[in-house]
Amino acid sequence: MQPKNENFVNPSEIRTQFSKHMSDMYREEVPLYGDLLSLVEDINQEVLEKSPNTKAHLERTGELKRLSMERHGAIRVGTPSELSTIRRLFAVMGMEPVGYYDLTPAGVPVHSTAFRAIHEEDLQISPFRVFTSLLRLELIDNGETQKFAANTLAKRQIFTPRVLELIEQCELNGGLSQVDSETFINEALETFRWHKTATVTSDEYIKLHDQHRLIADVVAFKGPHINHLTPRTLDIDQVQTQMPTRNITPKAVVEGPPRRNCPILLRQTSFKALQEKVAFSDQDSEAGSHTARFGEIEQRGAALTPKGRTLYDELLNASRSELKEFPNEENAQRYTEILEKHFSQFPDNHKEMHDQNLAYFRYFVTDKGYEALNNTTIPTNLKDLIDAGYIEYEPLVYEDFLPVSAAGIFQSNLGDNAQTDYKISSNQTEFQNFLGAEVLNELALYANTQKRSIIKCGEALNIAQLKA
Ligand code: OOG
Ligand code: NI
Repeated sequence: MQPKNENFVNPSEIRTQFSKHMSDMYREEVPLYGDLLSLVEDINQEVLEKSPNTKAHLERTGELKRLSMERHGAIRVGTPSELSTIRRLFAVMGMEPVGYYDLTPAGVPVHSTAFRAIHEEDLQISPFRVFTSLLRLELIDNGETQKFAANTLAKRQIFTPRVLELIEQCELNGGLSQVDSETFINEALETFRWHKTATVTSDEYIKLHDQHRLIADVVAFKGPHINHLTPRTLDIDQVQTQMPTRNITPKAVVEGPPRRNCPILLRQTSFKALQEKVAFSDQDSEAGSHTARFGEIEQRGAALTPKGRTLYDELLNASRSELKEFPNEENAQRYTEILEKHFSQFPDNHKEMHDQNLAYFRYFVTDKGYEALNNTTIPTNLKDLIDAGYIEYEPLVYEDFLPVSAAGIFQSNLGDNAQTDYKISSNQTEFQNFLGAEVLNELALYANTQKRSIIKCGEALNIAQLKA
C-alpha cells in the first residue's frame, strides 16, 4: 500500500526496519537467540540445496526473498490503555490486529491478538508479526494482589513521550517523513527493551509470582519486554534435533500438525526460558532473578479454509484425547505416532487439498496460458483452465498463530505448576473495547488474497469474469 503523501515513508518500510532493529536488540540481550538464528540459517541453506523443488516453490511464491528476515515476537501488556496505544503504535508500521486468542482454557490468564500486515504485497515486504497478550487482572483471585497489581500498572508509562507525539502526528497527517520514521523506530524500540531493574520489591515480586509467573512478568517491570523472537525454518525437526549440539535445550514436542510432505498451518518449538539476574527495588545489585525470555522457531505451511481448519482441529483433539496427558519428554515419541496416525486422514498433496477446498491458494497464469492467449480459444472457468494447464496454484502461507500451540509455548516457559482452572473464559467483545478496534478475521484475509489472484488471472487472460 502506498502512503498518502510521497514524502512519507511506506509503513512496510518502517516495519522492515523496525523488525531488523528489534532482532539486533534481542540478539544483544539474549545471545542464545543469535545461536538459534545461525542454526536455522544453516538448516534452511541445507534444505534449499538438497531440495530444488522446495526452492523453486518458495521462489515462485516470493517466500524465498522474505525467508531470512521472517520472524515473529511476543509481548504481554498490563492494561487496556497499554493495549490500545500498542495498537496505534503498530498501525504506524502498517500492522493491524488479526484474530482473537483466548488462553484461559490453558490456565494462562491472558487473551491475545496478533499484529501483522494484511495485504499480500505488504506481507511480502515484511511479514513481521507480534503476538500481543493482555493480562486479565480480573482472574487474580487474591483481592490484595489484584489491587497491588492494578496500582503498580497504573503508575507506569511504557511509551516514551516522543513516540506518543509521533504516533499522533502520523494519525493526523497520514504518515511519517524519513527523519521522523527513524526517530519513531528508535523510540518505539524502547517499549520492548529488557530492564534489569524491577519496579517492585523482592517480597512483592514473590507475591505476584506465587499467584502466577506470568503475572510477575507483566507487573514487576517497567515495560512489556519482547519475550522471544522466532525465525522461520524450512525443517523444524532438523532444528529440534540439532539444538542440543549448540547447547540449546528444546521443549519436549513440536506443537501443531505432524511432519508432512505438504506442510499445513504452523509447527513450533521453543527452548526453555532463561534465568536472568534482576535487581528488585529494595536491592542495590542484581541479587534477584526472573525467568521469562526464551527462544522459539517455527515452520509455516498452507493457510486452511474453515473446512480444513475444522478437520485440523478434529484431528488434533483426537490425538490429544488419545494421549490422555500433556505431551512431555516421556510420551513425546508416542505423541508423534498418534499425531501421524490421525493426520493420515488429512490429504497430503496440493491437488486434493485444493479440490476438497481444504486450503487457500494463489492462482497464476502459466507460460502455456500466456502462449495460448493469442492462438487458441481458451476456457473461461477456473477449473477448465487448471485442467488445461493454463493456470496453476500455490497454497497461501499461514500468517497467523494457533491457540493450542500458543498455550503449549506459554506452558513450556511458565513451568507446569501454572495450571489453573479459570472460571471466566473468552471475552472477545471486552478485548476489542480495550483495543479500541475490532480484530480482523484471518480467514477473510486469506479469502481476499485468493480472490485477488483469480481476478488477476482473469485480467491476464482477457476473461471478463473468471469464476472460481
Ligand atoms: C506468547 C506465546 C505464544 C506463539 O508463537 O504461539 C507464541 C507469549 O509467551 O507471550 O508466541
Ligand atoms: Ni511465539
